[in-house]
Amino acid sequence: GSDPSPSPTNPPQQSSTLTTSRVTVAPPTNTSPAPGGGGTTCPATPSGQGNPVANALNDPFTFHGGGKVSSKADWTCRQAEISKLLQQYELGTLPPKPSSVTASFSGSTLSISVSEGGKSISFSVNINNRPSGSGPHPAIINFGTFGGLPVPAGVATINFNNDEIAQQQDQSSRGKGKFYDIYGSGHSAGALTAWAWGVSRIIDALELTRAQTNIDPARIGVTGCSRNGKGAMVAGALEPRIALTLPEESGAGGSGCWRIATWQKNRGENVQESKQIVTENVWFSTNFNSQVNNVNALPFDHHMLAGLIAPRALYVMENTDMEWLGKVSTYGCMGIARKQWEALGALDSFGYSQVGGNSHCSFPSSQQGSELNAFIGKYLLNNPNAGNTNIFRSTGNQNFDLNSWSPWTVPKLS
Ligand code: MCU
Repeated sequence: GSDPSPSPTNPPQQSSTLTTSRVTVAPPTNTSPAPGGGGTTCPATPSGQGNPVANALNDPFTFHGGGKVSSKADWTCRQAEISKLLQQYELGTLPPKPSSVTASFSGSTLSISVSEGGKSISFSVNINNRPSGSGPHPAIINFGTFGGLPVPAGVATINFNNDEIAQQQDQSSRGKGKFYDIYGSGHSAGALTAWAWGVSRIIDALELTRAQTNIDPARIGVTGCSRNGKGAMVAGALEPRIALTLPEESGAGGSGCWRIATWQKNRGENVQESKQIVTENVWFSTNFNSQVNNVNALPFDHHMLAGLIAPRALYVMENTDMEWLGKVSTYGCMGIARKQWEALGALDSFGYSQVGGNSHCSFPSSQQGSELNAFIGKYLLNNPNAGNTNIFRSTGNQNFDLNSWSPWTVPKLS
């Protein structure tokens, strides 16, 4: 383990033109059934990006067509809409479950084969530290090689080689990896979306091999650090079977908001912003390239990526030490994301903890006992007394106005 420190680059300042005109969206013409059924009808999502939002984050509780989110059923509809918009403008399309997924378990190796449209791939993951005892037991899927959390006894770890599913060397990685072997190198999904697809296939495989693995597919956590923390966040957002999402120092493109980063950048702070991130790697869809010079036009920001997880459990770990990694932009973004758990009466399943004095992706012990273990205890080990999980804290001196950046009402949803 060498310290995989980020490479803070400082590209020349570009001036960006902010759109101030009002963009009209077509009125909803039809509606669609709510995900999960129950007879609820969701409002149709008008085409177009809607009105730009500047110096504030978008209102998660107003539908794209203007209607208000006023119940939990509405929230489910709004989440489906937000997911669709995120895929359209930033992440690329998440394909539906493939027509064939098969799996086998031998030793500690879970082997997964996937076929769709005449193409097939296979990959495998190791399930380590499987607890003995009757079970079934929970597990945490860990992306790649950066960082890593101290996982308590009673929880298995599953090592996911995400780079095999979608490469992330640099720009030349576009369309490379097993996801693209199935869906084609021109598929719109960026690497983050492709990895989420891979996580979903691991969970499919766990559902198929439950009797052999003794792992409970309903108690799965997901984690990763830095670029892989972005991956953990997107997997938690796009895969509702994940019970606990644990992104570590995900920064820009994970728990940071695009608008906050650009606002900081315009004040001369060296934070990673959208214009730069699309030149570094292939984490996002090429659809995002045409958005990065005008982030105020996005019909979402990353507080709403996080909101796709609500009310499931999310514990975000960040660092205060490097502006590049989103010291302010993750604090502001997650401080506002938290309001979605508040609306759902679920503040116990939201944590944001920002601690300095540790190098990038080295887990500080002050987050372990009373925070990480409380989340894992409550949401994976079924221990309701595992400790307080309503957490929002930073050891940094933050000077960010959460209220002026969220000038909308938080409803009480039931
Ligand atoms: C925080 O994640 C990234 C960051 O977005 C990149 O700019 C930097 O190059 O690498 C970080 C990382 O993944 O470090 C391991």
